[in-house]
Amino acid sequence: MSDKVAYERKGDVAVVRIQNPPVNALSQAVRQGLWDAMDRAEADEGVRAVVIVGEGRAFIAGADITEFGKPPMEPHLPVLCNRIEASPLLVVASMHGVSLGGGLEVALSAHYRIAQPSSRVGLPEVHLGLIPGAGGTQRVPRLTGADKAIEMITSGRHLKAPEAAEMGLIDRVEEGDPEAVGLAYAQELLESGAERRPVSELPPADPIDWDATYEAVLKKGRGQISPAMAVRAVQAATELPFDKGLERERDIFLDLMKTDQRQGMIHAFFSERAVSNLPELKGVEPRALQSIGVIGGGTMGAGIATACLLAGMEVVLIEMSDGAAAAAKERIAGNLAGALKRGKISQEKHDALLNVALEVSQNYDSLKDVDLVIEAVFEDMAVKKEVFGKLDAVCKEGCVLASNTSYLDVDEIAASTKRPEDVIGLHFFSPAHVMKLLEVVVADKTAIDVTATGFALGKALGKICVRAGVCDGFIGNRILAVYRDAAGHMVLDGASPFQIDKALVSFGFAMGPFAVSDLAGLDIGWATRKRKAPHRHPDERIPTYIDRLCEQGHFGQKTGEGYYIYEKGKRGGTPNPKIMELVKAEQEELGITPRDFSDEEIVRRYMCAMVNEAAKVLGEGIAKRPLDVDMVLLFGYGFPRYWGGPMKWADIQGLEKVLADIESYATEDAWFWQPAPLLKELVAEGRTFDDLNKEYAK
Ligand code: 3H9
Repeated sequence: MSDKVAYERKGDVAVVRIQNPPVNALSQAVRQGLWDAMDRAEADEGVRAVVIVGEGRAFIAGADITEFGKPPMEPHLPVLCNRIEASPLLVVASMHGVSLGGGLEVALSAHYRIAQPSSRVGLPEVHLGLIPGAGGTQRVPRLTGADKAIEMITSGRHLKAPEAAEMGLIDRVEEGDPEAVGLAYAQELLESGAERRPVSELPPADPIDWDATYEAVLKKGRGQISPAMAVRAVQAATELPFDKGLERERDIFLDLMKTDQRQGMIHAFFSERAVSNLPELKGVEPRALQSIGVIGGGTMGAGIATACLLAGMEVVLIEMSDGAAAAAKERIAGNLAGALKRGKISQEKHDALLNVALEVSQNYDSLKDVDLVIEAVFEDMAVKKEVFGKLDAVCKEGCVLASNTSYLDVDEIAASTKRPEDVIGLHFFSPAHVMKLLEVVVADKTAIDVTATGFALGKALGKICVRAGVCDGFIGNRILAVYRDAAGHMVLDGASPFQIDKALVSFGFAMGPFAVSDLAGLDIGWATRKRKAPHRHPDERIPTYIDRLCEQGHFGQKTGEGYYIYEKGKRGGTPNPKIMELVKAEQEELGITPRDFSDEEIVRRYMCAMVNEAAKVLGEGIAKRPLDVDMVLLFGYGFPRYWGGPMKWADIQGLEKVLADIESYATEDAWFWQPAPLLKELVAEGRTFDDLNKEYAK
C-alpha cells in the first residue's frame, strides 16, 4: 500500500489516514492509497465503518495541481469518489484545516461528515480556470439546493464549518482531535443503527432560471469562462440522472483543462507563491520590525501607516504642521473605520490602534527608536534627499531607511546618506492598505538583510512582494509608461480612447488605460511628460491633445472632467465629446489621416508593447524572472488573472508570433518598436519565458 495513506484498525472501525504533506493534495499515490485502504477495510473481517482523516494541517487541499496538464493517471478521482460512496461499510470523513476542491469531493462521497469548528471547506476550482471535477457540482446541489451550490462554486469561496453545516454540507461540527472525534461519531452511528447515506441517491435539487443565471455569472466573470460553465454543470445535476450528470461535469472539466485560461490561472497560483521565494534570501535573517516610522500623511503615507497598524506594528507618523498632522490622523481613522465596518477588527482593537499604537508627531526625534522608516513625501529628488538627511541624523543604527518613490533613483537617494547599505525602495500602490502589490526596490548598495527585511515587512502586511532593480519606474511603472504610449499612438492614428478602453476591458482588464488616467489624475501624466520632455528622443511620438484639457484645469475624475465626464452620484463616466475634437486638431496639425482599428489589433499592439518592454526589463535584470513581471501586472495594474500575466500571455501566443508582430509594427515606427534583445534571443533558441522561470528555480 502507498506510504501516503496509512491504515489502522480500531475495534470495528478502520482509520484511513492521508499523509501527504504539506496539505495532503490528492496525488496519484494518495488516490491509489485511498483505493487500496477501502479494499483492505472491506476485506478486513469485523470492520463495519471507515473514518477518513488527514494528517498535518489539512484534511485535503484538493487534487494535486502539479499533475494538471500531464496525462491523467488512474485511479481517477471521480471514480475513486464513487468507489468510496458505494462501499458497503459506513464511511465517515472527519475534517480539519481545509477541505478544498477534490478534498471536499472525497468528503462528500463519505456517508457522514464531521468537522472542526475552525475548519473551512470550499470548491475553489474556478480560481484555477476549472470546475469541480469529482462530483462536486452534482453532490453539492443535492445537499444545499441549486442557488447555494451556484454561489459557492462560482465564487470559489471558503466557508467556515458552521456555515457549511447550516447549508447541509456537514452533519456535525465538533472540537477535538480529528481522529478521536471521527471515531466517536462512527461508533455512535453504528450503535444507533444509522444507515449508509450516499449523497448521489438524494433527490436532485429544484431547477432555477438557468439561462439567466449563466448570463449573470458570465458577465460577472469579465471574460472568465469557468464560473459560467460551473452553472451548466450544476444544471445537469438537476436535469440528468446522477451518473449522466457526472459525465457532463467530467466533459466540462476536461474541456476547461485544455484552455489557455486554465494554464494562465495555474501559472498565477504557483507564481503568487514563488514570487517572494528568492534563493539569495534563503537563511538571511531579517531585521526587527516592531515599530515603523512613516514620513508624510497623505493618501499614500496614511495607507502605509494603516497597513502597518493592522499588522500589529507601532507606527510613528511625521507631518510638518498641526493641520497636516490632524488631516493625516483623520485619514488613518477613516481607513481604520472601514476595517471596523467590514468586521476586520473589533471596536476595542480599533480604539487601541488609533489611540495607542499610532503616534503622529511633527518632530523627527520621535523616530529615534523605530526599526524601519518609510518616506512617502512629494516625488522630488531634492525633497527626498532632505528627508533622508534628517533620517540619517536621528534614526538608530541598523534602522532600515525606505523610500516609497515610484520612479526616482534609489541609488542616488541612498548615496545622500552615510549608510547606503540600509537604504531600500518600498514601492506601495495606492491605497496602500488595500492594494496587494509591493515592489521591493534593491539598490546597488542595499545590504542583503535589508532586502530580507523589505520582504518580511511585505509578508507581515499580507502583500505580494516582488524584487525590482533601480530604473525609472522600476518594473510596473516603467512597463506601464510604454504600453500607455502604445495606446496614445493608436489614438493619434485613428482609434478613439473609448474604443481602446472598451477593447481592453473586453480582454479582461479591470479598466482601460484612459479611464485609469482619469482615476489617477491627468495632472500626473502631464507632469511626467513635462519632466521627460528635455530628454526626449526626436523620434518619440507623444500625443499632446490631452495637455490642452489639463491646461483648462480638467484632471479627470477629481475635477469631474477628463477623457470622460463624471456626474456626481453616478458610477463611471460618459465619453467627453471634447476629446475627439482635440484629437482631430492634433491629427490635422501632424498631417495624420486617421484609420480604423479592430478591437483585436488594439489588444495585440497594447500587449506587444507591454511584453516587449517587460522583456527589456528582464534583459536588464530589473526583474529577475518573467513571473515577477507577471505578478506585478496582476496585483498592481488590474491585468486579468486568467491570462496569468503578460509573459504567460506571450508564451501562450507563441513568442515567435509576438516578435513578428513587433517587427511589423516597427516598419511604421522603428524607434518605439525596437524589439527587446531577450525576446529575439528566446525566439532564436526556441525557448519561452516559462523556461527562464524554471532555470531560475533550479
Ligand atoms: C481540484 O481539486 C480538482 C478536483 O475538483 C477534480 C479533480 C479531478 N496541489 O498556499 P500555501 C502547495 S483542483 C499541489 O503556501 P497556505 C503550495 O503550492 C484543487 N500543491 O499554504 C505550497 O507549495 P510550496 C482545488 C498544493 O497555508 C504548499 O502547498 N484546491 C496544493 O497559505 C503550501 O501552500 C485548491 O485550489 C494543491 N492542491 O494555504 C486549493 N495546494 O510550499 C489550493 C497547496 O512549494 N491551495 N499546494 O510553495 C490553497 O488554496 C492553499 O494552498 C491552502 C494552504 C489554503 C491549501
